[in-house]
Amino acid sequence: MSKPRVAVVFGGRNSEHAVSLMGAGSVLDAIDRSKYEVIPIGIAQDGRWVLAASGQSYAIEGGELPVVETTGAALALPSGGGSLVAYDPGSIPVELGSVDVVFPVMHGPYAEDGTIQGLLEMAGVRYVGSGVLASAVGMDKAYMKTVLAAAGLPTGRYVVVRDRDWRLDRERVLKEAEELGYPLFVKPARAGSSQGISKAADRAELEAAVEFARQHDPKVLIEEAIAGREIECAVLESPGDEPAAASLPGEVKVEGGQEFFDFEAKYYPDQMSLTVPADLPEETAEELRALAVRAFEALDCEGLSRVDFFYTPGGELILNEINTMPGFTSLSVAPQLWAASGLSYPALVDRLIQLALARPVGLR
Ligand code: G1L
Repeated sequence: MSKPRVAVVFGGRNSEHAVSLMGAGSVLDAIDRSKYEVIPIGIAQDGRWVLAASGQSYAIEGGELPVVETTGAALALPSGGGSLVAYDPGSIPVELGSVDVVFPVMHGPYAEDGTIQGLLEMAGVRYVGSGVLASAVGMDKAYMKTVLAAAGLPTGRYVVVRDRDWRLDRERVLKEAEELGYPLFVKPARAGSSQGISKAADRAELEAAVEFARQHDPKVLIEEAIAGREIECAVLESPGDEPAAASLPGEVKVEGGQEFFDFEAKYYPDQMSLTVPADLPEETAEELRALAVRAFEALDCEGLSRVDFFYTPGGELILNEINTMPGFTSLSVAPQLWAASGLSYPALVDRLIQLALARPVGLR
């Protein structure tokens, strides 16, 4: 039998191109080449799709339907088991043949927001990780909280500020937010990582914080500050009919006394420490793992997600967020949590590919 062909699609048209490249590098290193044939495909910053095999770059252009227009190039997606066809910049066709599964390693708008997943659904191609709905809900912190709260999960209080509210009804927005009490955290609703986030201690800082967040997204979230330790748990879909499994919980601390993660701290692991298992009472750890699985199920997640909690001095667990495309280098939190739980990074990558291969195409 021939090996399943895995296309690792990485990069993308967004500000976190470099983050995706690091993740893709880790995945490409970890995939067992004796078991899978690997096809690395990059999406350049300008939106061009590039075949990055054997050190050569090719723009991928049209061929079979549906043809997806990108900036200056097009990708021919297999319709019902067709094939990817790539053309080099001199228009010499490079047949990629059919792809059994796509492993998306992408961040931010046009990527983990469900866009690439929708493209692959339309083409009838299996892919690793969450589907369109979970990816889109996970990307938008306002909808994420709506869904988590509707599932009865404990979340913090917040106010959503849409563009129109801010422009036309600012005073009401500020009053509503102030009812949560200072200090407040202000975040872009849909930016990846921790970009655009700041803390506000008074009205002037709040206005500035909203303006800052709006540089990343016209939709902004204002959240009450929750004092507590940051505990994270990775949830992995199980094979067959088994329920999803939670890793050991880990405690994340930022070195140097920063108050919250910024982009730098999150992507330079020497600035943060992860302790696995987190030092928690046994019942608390079990409760946290059960809540993490419930969050995964509330969004209809697939593959792997990371669920972030606050553990308050009063012993309460509050969900901060769920990330359907968590950092995924071998040193990132979710892979580290699974490694400490007995599943190595290469085994995790293999498991995710096997789960995707076993999935039906279409509604599930
Ligand atoms: F395996 C999943 F679930 F599909 C998956 C895919 C991609 C998990 C995490 C990621 N992460 C990313 O793509 C990244 C952009 C955060 C880079 Cl590592």
